Amino acid sequence: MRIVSLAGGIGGARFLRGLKAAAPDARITVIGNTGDDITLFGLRVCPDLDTVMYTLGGGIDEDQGWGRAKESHAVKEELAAYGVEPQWFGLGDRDFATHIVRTQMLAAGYPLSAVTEALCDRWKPGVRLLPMSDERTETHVVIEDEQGRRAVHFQEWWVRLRASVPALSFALVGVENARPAPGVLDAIEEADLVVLPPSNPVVSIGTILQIPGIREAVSAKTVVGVSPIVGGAPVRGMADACLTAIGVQTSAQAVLELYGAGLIDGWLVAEQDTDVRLDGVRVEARPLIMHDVAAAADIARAAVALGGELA
Ligand code: GDP
Ligand code: FO1
Ligand code: CA
Ligand code: CA
Repeated sequence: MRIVSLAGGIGGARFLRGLKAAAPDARITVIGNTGDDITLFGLRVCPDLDTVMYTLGGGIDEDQGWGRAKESHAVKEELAAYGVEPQWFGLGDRDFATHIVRTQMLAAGYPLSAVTEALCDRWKPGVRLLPMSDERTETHVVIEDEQGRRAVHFQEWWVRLRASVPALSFALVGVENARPAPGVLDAIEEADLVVLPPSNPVVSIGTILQIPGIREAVSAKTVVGVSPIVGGAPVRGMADACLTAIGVQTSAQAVLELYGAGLIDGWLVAEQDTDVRLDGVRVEARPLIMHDVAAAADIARAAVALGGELA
């Protein structure tokens, strides 16, 4: 069986760990969000790709959900001693090595998809991890504060401002020149099932779907999604601030409507989210908290089973 999953960072990665356990014989291709990517200290950082790679490869900081386990921060401290900005983004020493390798390969002319494959040669995530695009695309956020109205990089809004300043809108800078990375459309076309994990519907899944051709390709398949919103709130993080910015309520119902029946065939909601319905979509209720790999596997098993019924 061939499964394609779109994925952001933590929610995507934890779901995928469950999917691997639930469908050990499946060939899984992951299309990762690169809208969060940022260049810092001359190095290209791809947080969501790295979160998936480290989580599935056994190198993630489990408590934090991003970055490397057993991390140290000597380089960050030395940069701060020089007064070099930004100091609000915490890159660890082990993680730095990943960004150095990536930046060196990009500078040598390799596309991000080839770089990601090379990094995965070490981590062996057990899935094929593809960036959504080889072209650089970055999510920027329009905000308004004492300094007036301006756009900042997504990471500045998310990490430095903790989404405390309301987002007025999001823009995926560079999307007009972006194409799906090699292998992305083929993988979707060949898939028996496309799953949307409980990733951020706006700045993870929504971003991937903006790459020309991806939404159309996904819509043509059997698609099962897992709600990232449980009981009217994100399970983790600040997805509510993203949904509010685009005028969508923070509910499993509103996220389903955002994706739409044109995209989604099956939708898994939490057991307390009763009454979620949309014509043309099969909705099922399940425990949706990924306490551990076993819980994530139960959710993934339900998604695959629902996909099988709808195919
Ligand atoms: P990010 O890129 O690191 O923000 O991660 P994703 O975009 O992949 O996922 C973020 C979303 O995952 C958030 O909106 C959370 O609500 C959701 N999430 C995290 N843990 C869980 C969980 O255990 N269950 C469900 N249903 N959603 C979760
Ligand atoms: N998130 C934070 O809240 N603070 C950080 O300092 C931070 C550093 C960081 C470094 C590498 C990486 O791959 C991820 C990192 N994250 C950090 C997480 C990440 O930037 C965001 O949570 C996501 O991009 C939002 O999806
Ligand atoms: Ca992300
Ligand atoms: Ca469909």
